[in-house]
Amino acid sequence: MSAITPPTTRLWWKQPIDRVEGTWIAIAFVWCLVMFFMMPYWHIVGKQNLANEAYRTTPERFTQKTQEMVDKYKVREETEQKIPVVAPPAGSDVYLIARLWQWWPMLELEEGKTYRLHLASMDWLHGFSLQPENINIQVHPNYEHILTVTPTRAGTYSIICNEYCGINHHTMVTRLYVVKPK
Ligand SMILES: [Cu+2]
Repeated sequence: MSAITPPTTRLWWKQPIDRVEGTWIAIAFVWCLVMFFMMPYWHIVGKQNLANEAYRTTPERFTQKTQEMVDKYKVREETEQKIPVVAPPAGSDVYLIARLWQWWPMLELEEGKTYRLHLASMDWLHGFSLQPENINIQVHPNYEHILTVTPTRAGTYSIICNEYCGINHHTMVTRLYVVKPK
């Protein structure tokens, strides 16, 4: 029997399984189980997944909180669009708005300090992707995602939108500054 000479009996599934094939099926099945249980294992032991919180909000409420932070802690403006750069105090709540097609405002955080980063979208789905770190979070409208973050290395990071959100999706980029504590 081969591809050129088809099996004489078409009921191939009624034939006994070959030992080698059976062994491979058993190995594959055991491996599936290993990988299945690795998911909860890495969640707990490997700290692979972000432990984030999510609450309902509205664009108006979230904008108000973000605006309050900007009014208090703005240090300068950057880019042609005059995006405010805010340096909120260590340990505080920091807000970042995702909207078509912009992240607002720019954040300047201190190295080694912990912040609660709030993310929300003003319109539809965006994706928060921090480069070159490998952090990805979906940013939904009407939900406020909160992550506790402690930047460990000073530098200039990029935030890009990684959920296709329309014609100017590729321009939805900003910076995140991490500075040495003053
Ligand atoms: Cu986007």
